[in-house]
Amino acid sequence: MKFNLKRILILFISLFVIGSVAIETSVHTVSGDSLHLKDYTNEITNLNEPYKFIKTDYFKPITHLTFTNKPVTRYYQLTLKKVKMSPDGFERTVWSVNGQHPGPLIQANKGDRLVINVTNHFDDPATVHWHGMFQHGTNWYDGVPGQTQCPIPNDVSLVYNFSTTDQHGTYWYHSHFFAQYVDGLRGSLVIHDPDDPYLKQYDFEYLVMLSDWHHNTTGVLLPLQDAPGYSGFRPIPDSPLISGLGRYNCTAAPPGSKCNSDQPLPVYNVKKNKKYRFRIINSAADGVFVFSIDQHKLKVIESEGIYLKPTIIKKLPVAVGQRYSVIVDANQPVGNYFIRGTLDKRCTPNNNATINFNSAIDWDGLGILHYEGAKNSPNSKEFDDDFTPCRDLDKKHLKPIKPITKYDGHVTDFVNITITFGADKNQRLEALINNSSFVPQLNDPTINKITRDIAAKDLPKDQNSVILNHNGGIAEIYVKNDNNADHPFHMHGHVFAIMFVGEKGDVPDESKYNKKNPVVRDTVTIPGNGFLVIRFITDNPGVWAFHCHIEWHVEIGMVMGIIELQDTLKKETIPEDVVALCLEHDLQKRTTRKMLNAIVINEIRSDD
Ligand SMILES: [Cu+2]
Repeated sequence: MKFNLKRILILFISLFVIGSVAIETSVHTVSGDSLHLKDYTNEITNLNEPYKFIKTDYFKPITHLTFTNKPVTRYYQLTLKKVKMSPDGFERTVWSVNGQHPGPLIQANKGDRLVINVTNHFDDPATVHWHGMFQHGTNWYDGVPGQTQCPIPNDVSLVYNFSTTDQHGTYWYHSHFFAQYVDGLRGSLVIHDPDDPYLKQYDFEYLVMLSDWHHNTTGVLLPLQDAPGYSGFRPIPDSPLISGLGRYNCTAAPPGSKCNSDQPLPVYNVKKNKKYRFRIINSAADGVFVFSIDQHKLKVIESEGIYLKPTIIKKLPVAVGQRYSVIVDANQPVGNYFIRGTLDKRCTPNNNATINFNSAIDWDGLGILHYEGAKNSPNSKEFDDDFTPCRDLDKKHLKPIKPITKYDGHVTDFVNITITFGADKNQRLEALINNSSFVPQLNDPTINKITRDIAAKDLPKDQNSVILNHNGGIAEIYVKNDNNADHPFHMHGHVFAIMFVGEKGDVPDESKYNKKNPVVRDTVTIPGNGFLVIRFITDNPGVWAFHCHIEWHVEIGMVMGIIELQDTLKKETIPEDVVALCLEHDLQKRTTRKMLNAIVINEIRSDD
C-alpha cells in the first residue's frame, strides 16, 4: 500500500525500538507454538497436484469452461518471480506471474470456489488482491497488506481460498503491496455464467489487458515522487501495453540498455462473420485508456460484473481498475484493422518537474484485428471521439439490463469525505482524506486488530476508518474532490450504486440522485473539483479498502478503510496460515535490523 519510505522505515524502526507490544498482541489469536510457516509451505510438494500451473496466451480466444451441475473447486498455482522481459522492446526486470506478464487467466464458473496457491519468490514481500471479488466471509483473502493480511514473505506460499458465490463477469488480480502491480504482478480473472443473457450472442472470447508501462521500476519511481519538495505530477509512462505488448523508440533509451524498436504489433485473429466478446481491463498504474477497433463498433454488454442494456459505441474510455465486455461483429471486408489502446494524454498532467516528463512515449497503443485470409497491411482510419475525455463512459451506456432498485431506501449511514493533496512537514506530497493521509501497519493489519477486540473507533487516525454497523443497511458516501485531479475510486468487497457524479460547482442535490435505475459498478471516476455520491448495502463483514486506483495516489495515502459489521467480523477466526504471515514478519523484524531494512531496500533496489 502506501509507499512512504521514510515513514515506513520509521514505523518499522520504532516498532523494533519500543519492543513487542504490538507484536505480542498481533499473534494473540494463534494458539500454542506449533505454528510455523514452513508447516504449510511444505504441504504443497507437487505444484501440479491439485494446483494447476498455467500460462495464458492473451492472443488466443479463451477456452470456455464447461458448465457443471454443481459448483466445483478450481485450483491454481501462481508463482511469483522476477524475470527479464521486454514488453515494449526495452528490457527490464518484471515482477512476473508464472513467468509471464500479464499473469495467466484465472477462471471459474459462477458459484465455483477458487483455491489459489501463491508462491512468492520475488525476494520482496507480496500479496494478491482479487479486484472486484466480494470475499463474503473471507475478508482475510482480500489481499491488502495493512488492512486484511500481513504480506507474504519471500519463499513463502499462501493459499487464497474463496467462493465466487453469485458473482460473474470480468475481474482481475494484482498485488496490493506498495506499487508492485505496476512492475508486473497483475492478471485477468473471469467468472463465466451459465445464465449470461449474452452467452449466445458471440462465438469467441478475447481478453484485453491494458496497462501503462515504465522502464524504471516503482522502487526507483516512488522515492522520486516521495522526495521533499517534489513539485511534479504522477510519473509519465514510457509506453502503453495491449495485453503486455507495446512499442518504444529505442533511440530515446539510455546508452547501454537492451532495446529493440521493431516490436511486432499484437494481433487478435478473427474469422469473417463471427462475433467476438472482448473483455477489456484497465490494469494501469494511472492512465485512462481509450479502446477502439477501426471500422468496428462496440456493443457494450457488461461493466464490472453487471449486465447492461446493450448500446453501440465507437470508442470506449476505461479508467484504471474498470472493466467492460463488448461484442465485436467481424462483419467488415476481410482485412487488417487497427486495434487502438490509446493512453489518453489529455488525462495525464505533466510539467517540467514531473518524473520522466520528457518520455519518448507514443501514447497511441496499437494492435491488429486480423481477418483470416487478410494479406494487406492495415491502413484503417480511427473513429472520431464519441465520449467525454477523462470521464467514465456516459451513464446512458451503463444501464443495468434490469434496474437495480435496492439502493432506493432508508439510508442508515451517511459518510462525508473531502479528498485533496497537501504536504507534510518535510514538504513531501501527501494525499488527504478528511485531512488524513493513510499509512498501513504492515505487521498488524486492521482485521487482526478487530478480531482481538479493538473497537473500530479506537483505530489509529491514519487508518482513515469508516465504521458501518447497520446489518443490511444502506450506506451513502458523499465525496467532495477539492483538487483538480480526477480520481478513479475503487471499493473492495462491494459494488456500489452511483447516485450522483458532478463536475466543479455541480453540488449534489438529492432531488437529482439516480435512485430508480442507478449505474452499479466497483470503480468510478470522481471529476477534478467535482463530486460523487454512492450507496451500497452493508451486508459484508470486513475491512474494505476504498481508494483511488491511481497507484501513485495510493502510495501517498489516498486510502480509507471501511470497517463493516465489526461485531460479526470480530467473532470470526482468521485462518492460522494467514495469521502466521504476521508472525514471520515480526520474526524478521525482531531478528535483525538488517533484515527489516531489507524488506524496504529490496523494493528500491529492484534492478539487480
Ligand atoms: Cu487519485
